[in-house]
This record gives sequence, structure tokens and C-alpha cells, in this order.
Amino acid sequence: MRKFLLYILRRPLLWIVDRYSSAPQKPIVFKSLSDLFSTAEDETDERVKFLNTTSEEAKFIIFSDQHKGDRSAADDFKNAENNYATALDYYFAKGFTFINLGDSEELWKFSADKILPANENILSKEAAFQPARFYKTFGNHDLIWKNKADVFLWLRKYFAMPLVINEGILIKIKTATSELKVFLTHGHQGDTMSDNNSFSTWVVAHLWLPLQRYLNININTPSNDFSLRNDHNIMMSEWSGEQQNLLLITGHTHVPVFASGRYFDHPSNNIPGKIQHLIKPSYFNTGCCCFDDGDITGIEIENGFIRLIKWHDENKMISRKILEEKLLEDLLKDL
Ligand SMILES: [Mn+2]
Repeated sequence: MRKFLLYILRRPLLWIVDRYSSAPQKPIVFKSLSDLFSTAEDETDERVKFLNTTSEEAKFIIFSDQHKGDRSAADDFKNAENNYATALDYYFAKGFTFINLGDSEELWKFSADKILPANENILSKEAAFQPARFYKTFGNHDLIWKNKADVFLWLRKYFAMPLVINEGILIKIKTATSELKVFLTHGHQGDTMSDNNSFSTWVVAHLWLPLQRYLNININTPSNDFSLRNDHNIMMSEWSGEQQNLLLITGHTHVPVFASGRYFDHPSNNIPGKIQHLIKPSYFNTGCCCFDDGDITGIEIENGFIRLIKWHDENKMISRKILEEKLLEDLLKDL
């Protein structure tokens, strides 16, 4: 049956995949990011959360792309769980505000009723930052985080309600001499399969993904194809470079980036080099919390610094390592 279906559906499916799925396109990525950013200055618009702080007071930990699963072999998060739990405890105790940039649950592969009960401990560590120190933007795999009814239905057991989920966050940080804008979003903006209205999200979740699973077809998306991830990171760094006094922080590609292009050469990334088109040091990517070896990466803003950090496990000793850091004040000079 499967072979027969595959035979019948192959050509139209491959056409759809070609047409819609893979390569991020620069005009679409730029327009989508600009549209979102244009709503950011409107403090009443819930699409983008607006925060005001100073470089002394700003204290944020930004993680994304946990892709929590059902603990089966296909679960990408389970190896990273201990590192992530240890990191959350550390940041909670130190008074950080936690920003979860999305794709926290892997709802393309597993259903919510399998994922949530399998991750209650981690969900409670995330929820501990509520209400004052917790923000979340939705990613393209976060199907239950995208609308208020689903958030209430699925997540009220784990998180205090009401829980407002944004598409972006804008933090204005006053420094001694100037003001820096830090704009955060998951980073799927402009991805044709993901960045769409609720009808196409429904089509993807209820028709396309089950069909794809049934027929065993793999499509390339920025999170699983290196050259697409690279392209997408370059586009986002170029967009951020066109803005004034702005840092853009995203996740989505699973490739950590610090100051537009100095990749952290994680073995899981198989990255040959750095972004070639170096522009302003305005783009950052958190990497992810589901590397094969259990490592997690994230971005800290604290004490006037922005840092790319890694948590990893060496002989059962879990520790935090600073991979890159720079004073916000110094970054501003180059923006
Ligand atoms: Mn994503």
C-alpha cells in the first residue's frame, strides 16, 4: 500500500517540497523580519513584547530549540536533559530572566499528549521563572504554543495562566553612552513551510506531516541541512546589519553564532568555516539545546556583557563554559 501510494504521489509531492519547503529566500526573510520588527515599537501590540532596562540591570539567559520529545530513540532532547536542567537551576538561583525562543517541544514528530507527561520535571523548572522572569516566543515546531486556546488547553497543568506568548521580544538597553535595541525571535520568519497563517499551519500539522511520516519522505529544512542553515544565518545577519543600534538574536538554525559570523565549531554541526559576508557584529544565534552529545548552547546578557555559553558534561561533571563574550558598550561602537 505504501509503495503504491508513494508511486502515485511522488511527483506531486516532490513538486510541493520543491516549491515550498527548503531554501530560505532573502526577500521573504527580510520582509518577514521587517514586518515583525515594525510592530515592535507599538507597546500595546502583543505580537512583540517590549522591555526596558539598563546594561547594569539586564540579566537574561536565552535558550531555544530544546525539541523535547517522548523519550523514544527519535527524541533529540533526552541526551541534553541533564545539562539543561542543571543550567536552568543555575540561572534560576542567580536571578536571571529566562527567555525561551521557541521549538521547545517537538510537535512535528510527536503529539503533545506524549511529550508533556514525559517532560514534567523540565517543564516545572521552566515554569519556576514565572511570572516575572519568564518570556517565550513560539517557534515553527511549537504547534501548541501558537494560539491562546491551545496554550490554555495543553499547558495550564504546567504553567501559570494566563500565559502570553509572543512572536518577538524587543529589549531596549540603556548603556552609559547610548541605547541598544535587542530584538529576539525564533528565526523561522520567511520560511515558507512554517511562517504562515493558521490555515497553512493546520495543513502542515494535520495533513503534510502525517503523510510525510507515513511515506517516509525526508525534506530539507534549515534545522537539518547544513547549507540551508548557513544561508539562513547569513540572511538574518544581513538583515540585522541594515538596522541601527540593533542586535538580532534568533534560534531555529541550531547553529550558534556570535557577533555575526564567528561560529562555534561544535562537532555536531560539521561546520567547515565561518560566515563569509562579515558585516556588522549584529547577529547572534543561541544554537540549540539538543546537540547529539547532549551539549547545550545559549546566550547570556549579564553585567554589561553578551556571552555565548555552552553547558556540557565531562565525566558526570556538568559545567558552564564561556565560548565568546563582549561588552555591549564595545559592540555598540561597531553597530
Ligand atoms: Mn525552528
